[in-house]
Amino acid sequence: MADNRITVDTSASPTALTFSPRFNVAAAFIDRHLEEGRAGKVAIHHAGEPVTYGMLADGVNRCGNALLNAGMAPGERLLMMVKDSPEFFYLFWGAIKAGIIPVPVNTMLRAADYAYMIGDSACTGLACSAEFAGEVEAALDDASPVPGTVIRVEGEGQALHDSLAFGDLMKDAAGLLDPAPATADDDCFWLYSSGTTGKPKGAVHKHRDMVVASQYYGVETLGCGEDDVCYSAAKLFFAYGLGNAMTFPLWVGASTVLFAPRPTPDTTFEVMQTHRPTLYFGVPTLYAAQLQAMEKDMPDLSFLRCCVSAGEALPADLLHRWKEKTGTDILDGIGSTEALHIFISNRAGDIKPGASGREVTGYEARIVDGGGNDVPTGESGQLIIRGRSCAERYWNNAQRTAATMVDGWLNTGDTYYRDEDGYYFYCGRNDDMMKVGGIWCSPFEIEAKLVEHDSVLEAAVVGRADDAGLVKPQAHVVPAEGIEGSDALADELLNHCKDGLAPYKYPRWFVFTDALPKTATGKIQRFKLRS
Ligand code: 3UK
Repeated sequence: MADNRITVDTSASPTALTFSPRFNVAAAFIDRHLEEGRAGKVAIHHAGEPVTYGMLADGVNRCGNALLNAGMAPGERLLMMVKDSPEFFYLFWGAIKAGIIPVPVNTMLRAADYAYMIGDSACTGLACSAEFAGEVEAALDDASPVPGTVIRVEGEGQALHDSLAFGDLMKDAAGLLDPAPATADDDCFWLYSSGTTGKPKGAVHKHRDMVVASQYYGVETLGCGEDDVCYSAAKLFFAYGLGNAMTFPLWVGASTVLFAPRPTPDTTFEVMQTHRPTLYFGVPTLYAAQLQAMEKDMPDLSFLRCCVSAGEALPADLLHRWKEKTGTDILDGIGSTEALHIFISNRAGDIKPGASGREVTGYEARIVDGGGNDVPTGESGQLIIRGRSCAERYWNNAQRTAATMVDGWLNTGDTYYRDEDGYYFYCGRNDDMMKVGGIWCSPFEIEAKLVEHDSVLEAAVVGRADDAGLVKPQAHVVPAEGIEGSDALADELLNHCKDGLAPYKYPRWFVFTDALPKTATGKIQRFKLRS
């Protein structure tokens, strides 16, 4: 087989993906579209001029050359604090094509986090959008070793000292670049896994991983095709957004919509009116806020074919209300940074509300007890998964690698059960589970009950010790707009819980609050509420 090729045999189950012995994934996602006649097709819609596949390939080549010209060498890391923009694509794929390892990181972090990542990755290159220069500048002052190549991507914000301007580097670079020699199993890019506790860990992904996730989930589970227009409220630095807004559309030759500012109901609806996406990717908190906004003003969403939710479990009630309002389903699926994307999912025509769905073809899942034995159907245990897009190690962290990646299986850190029909149900993070009266109690189940109530926008449930030192559920509740927390509301919510929850699951205390503590990627930090 010629270099940088892949054959996709859909007659096998799961689909057989065969990579040529030399395989650099940039050729499959970028250059292939020129050979297939898509040079004039729009790849990226954004605030500026649309970017065609031809412009994308040129930008990727120039950027790969620019990184090499600036002194970076294959195998070195390029840390990216870059907003959702065409430049993100040029840097990410230009690096990969040049054999450099891009490491996109969360752009909402602070200087101390960046200083840690600069040190941990020992990156020799760093690229930063002007918007984030303040925190990055402070990180560079504290970091060691300091990367030799610092690139500023121009925009609104402060300039980074001693940095090279992205625009100048691109202008001076050549428009042709041969893919650096690689194999499907070679390191390709990293993603830092945020985690609610401890230092972030760099999950090392291989050249084949984006192909596997795009084919097995993007194409075969979601049905993503060339005519789709993808819009992800989750940003590109998040594995969820990276797949939704970049790898899936690029895999099938579709178009993506990028929008850098923070997603709110107003901004997401506006973007959708302008670009009319067929696939929309959100997270439960945003769906809840969007539903609330629809009460006042219902936007036209008739162009949507399907919506996706991930990041945290989607309560059944949100799914029903969204379907009622928009006529469109939301497919909930669980993914992770380590797995790269979604590995258990609902599908069009096969949705179980409240469940994460069934295995994505190409992935295996087991639910095991503390000793690693499979638990019976209906009983909860730890969810472990296996699939060809999963990272096999964390960078420079043998201990966490050994604890998480065992015998080819990835421990998700989640507690799940599987019903007799093979659907998987989320019960909570292993560390968020409560034992109430000796029985495992899932905070999520109680939260899902609470958010059904019209007066509740969001809820988080944690264990709190009562006078006898026994753990009972405590509910932290964000009331819906225009509603005040009160004893009367607490009574009303308790009565609501009595309809459907087992008595040991009733919240014993209600705390009303304006907002819940969350990680930068929007996951509730229940441990903060426990302390
Ligand atoms: C939780 C879910 C219940 C779960 C992600 C889609 O979220 C993603 O990656 P992260 O590494 O977090 C992984 C953890 O998040 N989770 C994610 N989705 C669901 N819990 N229902 C869900 N649908 O605890 C998991 O272990 O930030 C999501 C695609 C790629 C991703 N990286």
